[in-house]
Amino acid sequence: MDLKDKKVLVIGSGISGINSARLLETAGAEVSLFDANDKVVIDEIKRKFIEESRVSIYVGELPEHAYAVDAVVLSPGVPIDNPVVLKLKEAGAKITGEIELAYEFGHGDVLAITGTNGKTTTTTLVGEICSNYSKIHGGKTYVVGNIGNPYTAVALETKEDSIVAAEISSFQLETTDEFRPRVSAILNITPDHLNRHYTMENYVRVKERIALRQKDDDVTVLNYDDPYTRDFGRRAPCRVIYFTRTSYEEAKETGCDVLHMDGDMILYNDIPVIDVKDMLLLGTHNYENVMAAVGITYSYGIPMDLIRDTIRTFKAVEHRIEFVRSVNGVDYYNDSKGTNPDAAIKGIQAMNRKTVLIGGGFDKKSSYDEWIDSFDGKVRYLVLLGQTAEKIAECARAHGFENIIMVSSMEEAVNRSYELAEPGDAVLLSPACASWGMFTNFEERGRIFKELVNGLKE
Ligand code: UMA
Repeated sequence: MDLKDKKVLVIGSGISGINSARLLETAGAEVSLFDANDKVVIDEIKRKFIEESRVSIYVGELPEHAYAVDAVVLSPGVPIDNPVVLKLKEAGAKITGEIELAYEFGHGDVLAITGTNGKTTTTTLVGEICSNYSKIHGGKTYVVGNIGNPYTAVALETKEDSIVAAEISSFQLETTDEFRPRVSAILNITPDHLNRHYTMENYVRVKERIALRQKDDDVTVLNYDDPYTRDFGRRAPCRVIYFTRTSYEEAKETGCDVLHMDGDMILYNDIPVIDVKDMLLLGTHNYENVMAAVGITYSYGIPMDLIRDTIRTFKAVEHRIEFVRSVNGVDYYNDSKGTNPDAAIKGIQAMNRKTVLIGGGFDKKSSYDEWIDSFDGKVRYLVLLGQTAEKIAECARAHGFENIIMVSSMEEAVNRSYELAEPGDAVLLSPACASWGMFTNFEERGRIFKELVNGLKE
């Protein structure tokens, strides 16, 4: 993409926007940056650029003259139907996104992972396997994307022998176009972000965009146990590898390679990969993540021995059913990454005892029925905070669950849980909701929870 002297507007001054603007400036574009939040301080944004930077910055409202641009790069948090974006499009600007921009300027092979849940664990594991491979074979592995490290931050550093392990969200896929991973994966698709994508059908179509540009010799790794991704396997434009926990015989009939489980053993077709008892990762959802990571890296050409050795020592990711501390016989777990009901179901399922559960947050228009049903008599109290607290409480009562405590801050949530939990219980933060509104992101929510737990008295 020749951007020399082209006028490009970046929308969003978060980590994606800043890194996109930096990349664009390095590429010779005339860059402007807009953030719709009028509380954002221009001088603070300026400090994120080098002194010689000529990026023009606008906050609050975009002035009329700034609409005259050749292209617009959206941060993931900016919807494509945002009125400013629609007006820019009407004015003739090409609309693209941060991932597409990075891909255009990047080198090496991209292994891209999406899915409603499990993306971060799978991407981290794929990244570790690839890093270990790069150490032996040369080159470097980069772990980027929705995981919190924008692809644009490293794209110009990547070389032909680089491997890019990328966690890609549905937000990011809305604006991809030529993005063509060597290997892609869709781990599962369950309702999430319906406030942004409106319908499940739109959400599924957006997820499928990860494989849209792949060709015959590329690979997509799909979950056979998920009806949406199983169905996509019949239409995918490249070679399909399935993974399944429950339907090996049926999956085999598709003629695709199949990762599956026989008792505790994970196998790739007939090749034994690893006994799950030899892994540090817990929970059946993690066996799926491991199968996906094996499918991605083995099909990419990494030897099975190296894959196996990496999996054996791989630990859970921060904020994903992460053990924090034991206080007075009560174990505290941080599952702040449980940002939707489906992820939070995995969180409560992983608890094998009575649990004080902290939930609630930003309203993504999710339905909480299945989450409440999954409590399975284990939840001693449900402690609720945030915008969705009342909606969840109503839903819980409709399901006959009455032990509800309403709180107004994370501090109150932790203190009340401390009082309510009995020795032998778990306290689990697994909110089933995004953190927005009370926290900047789920990481901040998880960190604050951990700080409060670490401050509790024995
Ligand atoms: N903004 C506008 N106009 C809008 C919307 C937002 O100007 O219409 C501005 C906001 O005022 C704010 C800025 O955009 O200043 C924020 O941009 P952003 O929301 O894209 O946030 P970034 O800091 O750039 O982080 C983004 C991802 N955020 C979102 O998708 C919401 C991060 O994913 C990602 O780690 C990062 O890029 C690097 O790639 C976070 C996330 O919550 C973790 N993702 C969702 C999820 O995992 O469920 C999809």
